[in-house]
Amino acid sequence: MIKENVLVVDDSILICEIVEKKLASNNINVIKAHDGKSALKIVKEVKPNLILLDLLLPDTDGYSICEKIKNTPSTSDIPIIFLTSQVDKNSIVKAFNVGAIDYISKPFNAIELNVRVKAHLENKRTKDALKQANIELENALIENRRLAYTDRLTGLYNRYYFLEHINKLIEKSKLNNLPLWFILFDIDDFKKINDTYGHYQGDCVLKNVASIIEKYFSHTGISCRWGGEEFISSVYGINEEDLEITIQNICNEVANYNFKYNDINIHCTLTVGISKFDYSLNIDENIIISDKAMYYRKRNGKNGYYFSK
Ligand code: GH3
Ligand code: MG
Ligand code: MG
Repeated sequence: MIKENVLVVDDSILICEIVEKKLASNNINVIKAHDGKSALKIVKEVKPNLILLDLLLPDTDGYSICEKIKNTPSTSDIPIIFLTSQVDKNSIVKAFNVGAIDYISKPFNAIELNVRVKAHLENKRTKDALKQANIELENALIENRRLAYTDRLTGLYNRYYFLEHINKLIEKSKLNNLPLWFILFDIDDFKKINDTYGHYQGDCVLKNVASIIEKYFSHTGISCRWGGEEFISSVYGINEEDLEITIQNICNEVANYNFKYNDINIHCTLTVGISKFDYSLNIDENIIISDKAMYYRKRNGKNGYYFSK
């Protein structure tokens, strides 16, 4: 069993030793400090599970030590019990106001000391476990959200992410009066690639095409796998001439990419449909326009792009 550290801070060496004698056990390790400065050093380094703190210290008082510990995020959850001979109401109220969880009056009773320390240690254990469970739950939620929005094969976002985040891009482009483009990519004759080389090689082609598209547009918009062998990018703030050059570069890079399979080079090309976002239409209607542009280009020769006018 891992021992829990209890720090006792008291200028009296004798009191520290008595506390140690009464508390130390299989489960508790007592650490001693006799002034505020060394107490704070130990708190920072060891992060004890609980602190027994004297009110009167040679270099400072217990209140300010307590406040410092409570105001430091990494130590704020350490329970502090005041061990004090000052049991007047004002002193006790002040102790609770600066963050103490309890107080034990001196001279103390060993049984009471044990009972209180163990109760607060258990409390802290429960709180720590709850905190840890919350962190794990939050991480699991983040991971779930990531998975829900990610295409497993290519690692790109999926269409759900696209549809949920596209409005932000639309607002941004509207606000800054800068064009927003929808670009639909479709791999040409992809069925033939699957049929000729197999599904696994088809998957490799999809992954590589996805990373090429993502590389060009990761800073200017959202790219996602729309489904099957189709990808969509929504790009913001780029003018038509520069967009045309970028799309030509993507098409060239895909066409020249060395998709190798058993020393055979697999060839693959893209047909791309582009439309400028029309604010008078909804998102689906805008996607239909880029889809139509893509199919128009397919009918008039694959491996190229068409701007819907
Ligand atoms: P076109 O040039 O007209 O677009 O022809 P195409 O063959 O690319 O289009 P078609 O729609 O006929 O075929 C698309 C193929 O994509 C069929 C489907 O089996 C394949 N496909 C869809 N998703 C995946 C996937 O995740 N992995 C693999 N390997 N193939 C996929
Ligand atoms: Mg298709
Ligand atoms: Mg296709």
